Amino acid sequence: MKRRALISVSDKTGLSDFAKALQEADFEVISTGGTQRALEAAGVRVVGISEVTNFPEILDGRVKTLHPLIHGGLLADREKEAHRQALQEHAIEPIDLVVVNLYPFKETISKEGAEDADAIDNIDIGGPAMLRAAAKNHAHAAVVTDPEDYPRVLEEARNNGIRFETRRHLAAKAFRHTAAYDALVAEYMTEEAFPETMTLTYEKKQTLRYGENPHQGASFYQHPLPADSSIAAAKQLHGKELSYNNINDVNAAFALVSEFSDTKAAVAVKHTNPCGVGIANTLSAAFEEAYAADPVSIFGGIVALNDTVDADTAEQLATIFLEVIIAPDYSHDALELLQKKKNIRLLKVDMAGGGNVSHALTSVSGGMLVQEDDVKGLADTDVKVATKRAPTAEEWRSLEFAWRVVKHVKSNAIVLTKGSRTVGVGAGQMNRVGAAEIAIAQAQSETQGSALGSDAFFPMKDTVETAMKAGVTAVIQPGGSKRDQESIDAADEAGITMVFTGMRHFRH
Ligand code: 93A
Repeated sequence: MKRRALISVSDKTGLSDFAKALQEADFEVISTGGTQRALEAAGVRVVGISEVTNFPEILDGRVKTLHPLIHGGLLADREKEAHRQALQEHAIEPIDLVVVNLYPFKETISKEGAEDADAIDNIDIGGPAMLRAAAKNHAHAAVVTDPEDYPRVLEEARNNGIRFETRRHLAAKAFRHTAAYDALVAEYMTEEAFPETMTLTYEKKQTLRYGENPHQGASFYQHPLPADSSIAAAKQLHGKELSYNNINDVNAAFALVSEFSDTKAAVAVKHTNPCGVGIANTLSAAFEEAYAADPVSIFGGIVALNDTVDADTAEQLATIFLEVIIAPDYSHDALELLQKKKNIRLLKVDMAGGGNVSHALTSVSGGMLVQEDDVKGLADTDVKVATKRAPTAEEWRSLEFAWRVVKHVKSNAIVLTKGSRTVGVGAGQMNRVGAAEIAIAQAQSETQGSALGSDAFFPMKDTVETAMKAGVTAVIQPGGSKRDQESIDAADEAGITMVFTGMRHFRH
């Protein structure tokens, strides 16, 4: 008996060669309107869907394959006598191969100024129904959604028929395809930030050599429509493939450097924490500051810059070993110079969008935590001076700087700034005073006249006392502890100025 293939595709890549080859392998080809026209134009003999269903395509094509003469042929279990009888009784012929890819919903919604009516029209119903039917019945039918699978399917079809393992693999792929398709439709229509079910869809962007450690497998997945201003949309201009740790660090550096839209900024990151941050009127001066902040830790780090890298900055960058540089662009000379370094990776990313994610996800065993990204800053808070002494203009600048940085340091976090650079960073400590001690030890004599930022309030006065002894003159912290007054008194006694932001920036 002749085998039957139903082909109904929106993406017509590689279609005519595939269909011709199927015909040569003795398949009868059945198609819907547009596909039929394309195939006939390429010289393939096609049975129109309406000839099979005895029913016209109606409602602008919304109903074309949704018919028992099609779905009976897709779903019949040929091992079952009752199914075989039903096919016979209703003159239904089984379908052996389904080749379907869906209406371009993603492409439609990604077009600028996309109309809702257009998006709705591009929700495919008949296509997924066929894919799911054939995938369910993969014991008898093969289902192809991806032109990349055409060669393998063809080869097996020509030989002993499409193998069960292949059909099973293609069936799973079809279900993933329809699930991802529906997830994107659901996301498009969903307004709640935290709906009853999370229907996530991500596409593999890169199989990574390994995860955080060489014994861990890993891959990089991206949203089907990543924002232009995102790590997923970054372009690599030079260097080896990015590693898992590179991507994670680049993400942290990008988010922090994006905090500074009002000045040139350079950020050096190690293990997702900033080790040096510099701000200045020129990019090269900003990098000089970031470097001077901690010339030891920057070695082998990731550097993010928030403006086009010029030749001066490139020359400075080229003097140290860095894993990755990320910037909105590079001048011709800068690129030429940096590309001479074999081991450096250069990334270009649109920084206008600020590197934020719509949802921040953290996996926990058996589930995941989902929260809004921490996109708020000083502009969203009501900053109050808590001490007798108010900050000087210069102290305000240092405090604001410390506050922007400390938000990007793992908690408990303390950041010391002086002028236009960080001088000490204490990250990821289990007690706050410990984080302050680390930052102070790193800053050494630079603590004199420095400003201290703390991601969360001081439960006791010990941090202020430690800061005071080290020579810190200004402090910024959320406030809100039951024992705030003790810290305020200690600050007043030492002549330190302290401001409360009323907003916490935990990061774990
Ligand atoms: O409008 S539909 O949801 N109703 C259907 O019955 C149906 N059958 C196939 N969409 C339907 N399709 C889709 O049409 C396929 O998934 C494919 O993407 C497209 C191919 O249409 P044409 O051959 O006319 O270009």
